[in-house]
Amino acid sequence: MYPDISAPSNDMAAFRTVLASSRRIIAIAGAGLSAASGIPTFRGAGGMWRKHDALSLATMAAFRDSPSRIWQFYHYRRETALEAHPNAAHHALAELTIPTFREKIAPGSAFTLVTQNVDALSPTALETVLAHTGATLSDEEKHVALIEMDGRIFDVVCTAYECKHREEIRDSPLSPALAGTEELVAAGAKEPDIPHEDLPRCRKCGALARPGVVWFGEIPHRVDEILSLVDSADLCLVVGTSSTVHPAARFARQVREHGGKVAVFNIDRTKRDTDADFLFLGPCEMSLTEALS
Ligand code: BV8
Ligand code: ZN
Repeated sequence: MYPDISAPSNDMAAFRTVLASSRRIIAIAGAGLSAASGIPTFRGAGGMWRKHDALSLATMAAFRDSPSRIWQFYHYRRETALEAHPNAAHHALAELTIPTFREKIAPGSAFTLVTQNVDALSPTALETVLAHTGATLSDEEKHVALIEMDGRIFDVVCTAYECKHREEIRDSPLSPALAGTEELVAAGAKEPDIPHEDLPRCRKCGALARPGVVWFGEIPHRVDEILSLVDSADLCLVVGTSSTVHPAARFARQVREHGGKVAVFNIDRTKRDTDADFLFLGPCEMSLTEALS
């Protein structure tokens, strides 16, 4: 029969030709980007949300209801992220951020990585690649190059309305009462009810602190900048995301709707593959590295 012309292509040479002629490239990354670094995904096999219902944990209502439970969930994830290191896919995206490198594969192009991940592995990968290549980026160039739209798990934010102090704290544990509870969360055991005064506090005013991530029902960081990048992109790389959480779930379709190209890098099919011009099935730490080298 005739090939399904609407089916996404897996022709790497054809992708590289599109990449070489692209001028405004964005990448939208999800948990699959960090899977090879040992960070559990949300929905994949053994994914985090399978054991815990996302909508019951990653919301302000859940935090108000039980800051002890929510802090133990984030403490468990902080501990996992502290042990993790960027993988080849993080480094491939970090290299694309460096103009001298990008000129070789997409001359004259601009690039921004928008990540939904809160594990801070992409900024770490960028610093590693800059150190290894001797390249330099100003703080402004780094700010444009990488948008962590759902925040950072190492950021600690004050809940006091008049304070809202935000600080990156990688201490393990953030407060003594959280020590050892990560084993309970990992085992899905009933967690202890830690008194509020023993939970992480704001170092400026002493009020109860919260994890510096974007919860369901909250507005992602720099969302206007992201929407404008999506509106002007001529190539969108969709890396390791189930494309189930909005607004990120719609970005690829928005790029395609104004004539941009979409390339998906995922280990599984997702329902959004129909929005793709290219689909590279497999671990992104292999496929993306090949595609961007
Ligand atoms: C917003 C931070 C308005 C916290 C996260 C009904 C009720 C309430 C809300 C809504 C509703 N309907 C819609 C909404 C909006 C809601 C939403 O989308 N809900 C869903 C559940 C329907 N969204 C929001 O509330 C957002 N805010 O909409 O504000 C607005 C919007 C625009 C402009 C102005 C105002 C805020 C959502 C942010 C929530 N916070 N994280 C925390 O981490 O604890 S969400 C969390 O899940 C991630 O951050 C990420 O964003 C999201 C998606 O997860 P993925 O990254 O895709 O991970 P997943 O496991 O699902 O998939 C992994 C993929 O990788 C898989 O496809 C797998 O095959 C693949 N993979 C695995 N290994 C590999 C691989 N691929 C390649 N290589 C591998 N090795
Ligand atoms: Zn404070």
